[in-house]
Parts: sequence; structure tokens; C-alpha cells
Amino acid sequence: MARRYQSKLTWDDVTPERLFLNRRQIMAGTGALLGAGLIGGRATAQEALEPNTWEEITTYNNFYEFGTGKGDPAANAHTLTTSPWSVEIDGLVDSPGTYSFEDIMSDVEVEERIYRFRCVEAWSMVIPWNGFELADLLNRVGVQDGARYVAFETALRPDEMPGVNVPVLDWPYREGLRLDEAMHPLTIMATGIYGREIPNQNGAPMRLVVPWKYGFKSIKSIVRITLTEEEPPTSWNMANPREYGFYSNVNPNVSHPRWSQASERRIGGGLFARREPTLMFNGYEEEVAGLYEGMDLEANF
Ligand SMILES: Nc1nc2c(c(=O)[nH]1)N[C@H]1C(S)=C(S)[C@@H](COP(=O)(O)O)O[C@H]1N2
Ligand SMILES: [Mo]
Repeated sequence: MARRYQSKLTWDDVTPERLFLNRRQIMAGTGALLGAGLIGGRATAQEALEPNTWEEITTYNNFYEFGTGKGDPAANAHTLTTSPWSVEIDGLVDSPGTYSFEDIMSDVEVEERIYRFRCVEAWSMVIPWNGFELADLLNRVGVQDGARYVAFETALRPDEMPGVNVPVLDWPYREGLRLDEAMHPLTIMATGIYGREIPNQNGAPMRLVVPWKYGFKSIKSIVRITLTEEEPPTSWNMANPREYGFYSNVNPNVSHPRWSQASERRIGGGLFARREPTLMFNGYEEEVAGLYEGMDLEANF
């Protein structure tokens, strides 16, 4: 029998007011940001959430389908046709099918979310996304009993993606989340940045954003979402299981085998920017630590 999976939490429960700002406040600039940051009262690192510039966010990217250099996606991703676009939703759902991007967008509620973004390579940004909660979409298609994971796939188009002719990863790019992670109100599908359409290099027309996990979990240009019983294979874990686990939660206490994860370099910080300490769960500990209660986070990295 079908059920509507509901996270017990809502966005309001997990969102200090300072993390949510409407577009007008963003456009009004940093002063408004810091002002809003004080609404929450308590002083935390999150008060300093000052977004990176459009330029930084859209020219320093990882999207290996368009090359492995940070500038490659901005230079090459214009070849990706993002309209029309559709997403196949299948597996353990009540209403499997091929959903057009427009149909999805007409059903969901799009909001602005300013999130820290932490790449496994120890750099970070703050990005004002526009998007909708993944839970909103999954509840509309109906998650069935027995579903425990959500698998995602990126488009695979050798004609439009020069990078997939190089076997750096086993294409298509694949990612996965446990169902409770996928249903968590912080997990969004992003469709815009700074109130503008999301550029191809950032994963147009629809990409996942899971702010407490390393950046590679936030899979771009999604064409397939599958509800599964078993933990799905993921591209980076398949490529190097010793270095990239399924969970990949941001954790300053667990080093990558080749480098420390204790600090990060904020992109755009300038020549003399100091490295910032990396926060447990990327600063979202209060909101998500409960998902991993009782789990050994060193074994489940
Ligand atoms: N399909 C796909 N999604 C992807 C990647 C990729 O190579 N292909 N790179 C990941 C990595 S390593 C990071 S850090 C983020 C970068 O997102 P951004 O370029 O929007 O900042 O995208 C993730 N999603
Ligand atoms: Mo990354």
C-alpha cells in the first residue's frame, strides 16, 4: 500500500530565520543580509552567510561531463540542450512516469535558500539558490512502502557533453540518498541562482542540493529519479570506494585519505583570505545530526 512519507520536520523547524532571505533582501545587498542575520539572535558562524558573487558561482565549477577543469563547465556547457527537458521518476512510486520540467515546476513551491556549499576538495562558497524541496516532488509521485533510498542520474549526451568521452567516471553520473535524507526539508532541487535561471554549468535545468554533504552529492542536470529498496551505486564511490563513501557528510574530524577536511578555502576570499574551519555537517549539525544518531560516522563516511 502506498504511503505519503513525511519528514517529521518542516522547513520552518530547521531554518533559523537568518538562513532564509527573500530576493529583495539579497538584491538590497550585504547590509540587509547582516541585518537579517541578527534576527535569530544567537551568534553562530551562519550569521556570516554572505553569498558569493554570480561571477564566482558560475565560473568556478565541477561538472566533469564538460571537462575536469574548474573553468571547463562555464566554457563548454552551453552545448547542453535544457529545453525541452523531462525527468523519469520510477521504482517504488505510485505514479511512475516521464514528467516534463514545466509540469514539475507548475506543481511545486519555489523559494530562495542561501546555503553553504562545501566541496570535498576543501573549497567552499555560499550560494543563494532558488528551488523546491525534493520532498514536495516525491510526495506528489507517492513514495511506496519498501522504498529506502533515492537514486539520481544525470543526462548522458556524448554529442553535447565533451567530457563523457573521457572515462574519468563511469557515466552517467549517478548519486543517491537515503530516503530520510532525501525527504529532509534542507534537501532541495535547485532551478535558479540569484533569482535567475540556473546556468548550464551549475546543472540546468534542475540539480540536487544537499547542503550538509560534500558537493559531489549535489548531482546536476537530473533526468532520472528512482526509489529503491537497496542502496544505489554512486559514481564517485564506484570510482574510488576508499576515498568516497555513500554518505559523504561534511565532517572536519574525518580526513580524506589524501588531505585533511578540517578547514576550507572560501572561493572569492581574495589573496589574503584565511582558511576557515570546516563545520560539522557543514554548519547544519543542529538540523541533521539526528539522521545519523547511533551511526559510526568514521565507518560510514
Ligand atoms: N552530473 C554531475 N554533477 C555534479 C558534478 C559532476 O561532475 N557531474 N560535480 C559535483 C561536484 S564535485 C561539485 S563540488 C558540485 C559543484 O557544483 P557547482 O559547480 O554548481 O558549484 O557539483 C556536483 N555535481
Ligand atoms: Mo566537489
